[in-house]
Amino acid sequence: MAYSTDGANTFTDMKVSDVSFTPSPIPAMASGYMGDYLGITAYDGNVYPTWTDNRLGYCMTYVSMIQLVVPMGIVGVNASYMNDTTFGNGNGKMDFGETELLGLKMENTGTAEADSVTVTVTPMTPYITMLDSTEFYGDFAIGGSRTIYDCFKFTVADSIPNGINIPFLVKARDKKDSVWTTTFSILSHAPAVTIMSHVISDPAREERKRSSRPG
Ligand SMILES: [Ca+2]
Ligand SMILES: [Ca+2]
Repeated sequence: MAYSTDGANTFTDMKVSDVSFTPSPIPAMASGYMGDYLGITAYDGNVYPTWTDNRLGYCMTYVSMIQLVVPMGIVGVNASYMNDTTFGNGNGKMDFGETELLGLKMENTGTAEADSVTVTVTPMTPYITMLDSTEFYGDFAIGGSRTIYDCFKFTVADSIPNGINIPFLVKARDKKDSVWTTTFSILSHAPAVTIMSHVISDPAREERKRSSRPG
């Protein structure tokens, strides 16, 4: 089996079986025929190659389970910094109708460097509209972090409810197309709804008032 940890630029061979066999045709089949297929499937570092093997004198299907621990970077959000002073009222709260700037501290908690990382922010609510949702964060050493302030921008809807945690999805993608997804949230701030007065519409009553006027 051959595997790559650098986006298929180079491959390393490894044995998946400790028993050797000499391929030979299956009797009563077409001449030189020993099956058509090899197979492999992998998920989350668990790899299952499967092949035809005649080590017992006849063909059987064999599978080796292999755990491939590949060093990799894991870049996620460590902290968020909202700026409501530049465009908003500066009270430190995410107010209804306000335009906010956002900064993120991103950190590599993985076991390899992550290069050329681009970060994208997606709000998980219709109450937020992103005006600037991406930023290039560059390279991360193992354990390294980088904070960029005011590099994202969004507006808050007038209709946002008060006091709910608004979740944001943060996707960090490196040059090998590895994508790491993390989240953070910001508490919303809006005036509590109070009913100051109400008017009851009653056309019949209005009509009675008009008809009772002295003529
Ligand atoms: Ca504010
Ligand atoms: Ca940006």
